[in-house]
Amino acid sequence: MSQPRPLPRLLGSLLLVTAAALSSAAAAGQATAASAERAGAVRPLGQIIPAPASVSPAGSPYTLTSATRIQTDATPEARAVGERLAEVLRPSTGYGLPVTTRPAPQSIRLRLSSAESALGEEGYRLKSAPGGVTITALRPAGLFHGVQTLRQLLPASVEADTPQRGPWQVAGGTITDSPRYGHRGAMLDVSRHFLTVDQVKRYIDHLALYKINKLHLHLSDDQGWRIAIDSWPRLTTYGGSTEVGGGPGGYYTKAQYREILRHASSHYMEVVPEIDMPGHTNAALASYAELNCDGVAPPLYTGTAVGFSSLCVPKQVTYDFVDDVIRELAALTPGRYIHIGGDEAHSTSREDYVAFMNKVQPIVAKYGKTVVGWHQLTGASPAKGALAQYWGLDGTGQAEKAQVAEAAKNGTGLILSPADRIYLDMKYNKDTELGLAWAGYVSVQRSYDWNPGTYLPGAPAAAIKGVEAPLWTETISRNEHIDHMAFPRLPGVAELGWSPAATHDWDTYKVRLAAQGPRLSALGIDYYRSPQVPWPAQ
Ligand code: TNX
Repeated sequence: MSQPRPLPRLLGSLLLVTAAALSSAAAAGQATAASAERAGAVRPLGQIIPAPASVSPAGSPYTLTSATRIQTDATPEARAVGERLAEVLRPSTGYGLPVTTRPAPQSIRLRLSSAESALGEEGYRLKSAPGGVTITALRPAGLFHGVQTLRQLLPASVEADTPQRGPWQVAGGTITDSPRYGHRGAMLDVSRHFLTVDQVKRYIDHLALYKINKLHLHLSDDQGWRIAIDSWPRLTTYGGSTEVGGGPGGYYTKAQYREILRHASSHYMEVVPEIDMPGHTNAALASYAELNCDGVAPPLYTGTAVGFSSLCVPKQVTYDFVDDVIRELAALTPGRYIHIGGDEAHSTSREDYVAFMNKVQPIVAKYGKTVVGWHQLTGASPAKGALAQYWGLDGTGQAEKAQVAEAAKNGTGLILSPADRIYLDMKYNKDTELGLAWAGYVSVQRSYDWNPGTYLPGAPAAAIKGVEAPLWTETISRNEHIDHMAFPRLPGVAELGWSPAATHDWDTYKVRLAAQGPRLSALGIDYYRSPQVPWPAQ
């Protein structure tokens, strides 16, 4: 789909060999995962994804009972996290689990403590003993992440929405945990196929379980414009009226978009909205003839080609348009970042591309936001504080990699989304029905087994802000599609973003991943049963 069409066949056959070699190992590992999930067995402390920074098992387990209360600090944030935990636990346990600020024996406690600065913005400590489970954090985000850990320490059936048999035990000991990177992202392309507010909220729910904290929404592309902009209404009423394959498309009103933002924020997730420019703009060009250099609006587009559209760089109206769009989007956006795209601008000359990106970045700054761009932005002059999102490949594009590394040396932060590692729209192997293969096949092991810290030669370690897994939707429209492509690769990306490099090990990871199978099933996630993973029999 992008310019170079690299090695899918060679890579594919290599991976198939690897997969075959692994399936016998998989059979051997089956017992381990199955025993971890056996009814009544207490999951070992730390057998979660992402792997915690530090785990010290000790003593006897805690048992959640009908008498359990959730005791929180009086702050509204701690209370809200407590309510969220109760909402997860009540349907499956059948217990009342009142949320209270009063001391309660043998309870689950959520505490904020200003003395815990070592835990940082997102870290937490979880202590489990027969007398209770206590999660302590400096900030509410840490409590939220600690609660995700607690969920995963409980049996998988705790995720079910109907009453299940216990016992509900949590192994004894202490987990002290904080993330390797501040940016642990997932991108959803809601342009190629429109995804409803409920679909986005469902994805947020699943991302949060793995401590993903950024949701990048790709809100515009050739096939559809998905966010209401009051000053240019035809962007959505016309430009949002179709999608790949010619379906009805759709768009978010500002109220609907705010609903997504609220849901994300209650899951401690920042939404990074993207308006892709100057290429990937056919929906806008079709909606307003004046945005075209020749003044003629092209037809709407429902195919899957890329690189054929461009905003008209020399025209002033282009910047009036961009100013209006960024102003309205910035006003909607509580987060720090606005993503301005900048990829695959094959119909924009190099000079025009540089001129355009250098003119648009100050508009983002004018409205108080910081720029994110696809890594081609490093071919222009990235603004101060800008982040570049690398989506190239392992084996190709060395010159481009060097350009990105150079920008990183000069202060541009990097988000790593290597397409042949963590593009969730890439097929797992030749038999995967959904998805694309332009970056090769991406098996579960391949998506997990690399190190963001050393990935980009020459880039200073401090420039790496984190990882992000994009899900492009040329072939994806339904929840089952999202589930099949994102799971089980997404937990691996989450682990790359959160866990210390020292915990990285495919052989132990795949056993922890296997143990997630029943949990994903209980959540109604229709994941791909990769033969590389020793799933327990269900
Ligand atoms: C490349 S990655 C694109 C998208 C496609 C994707 C499909 C990037 C910045 N651009 O336009 O949807 O490949 O895998």
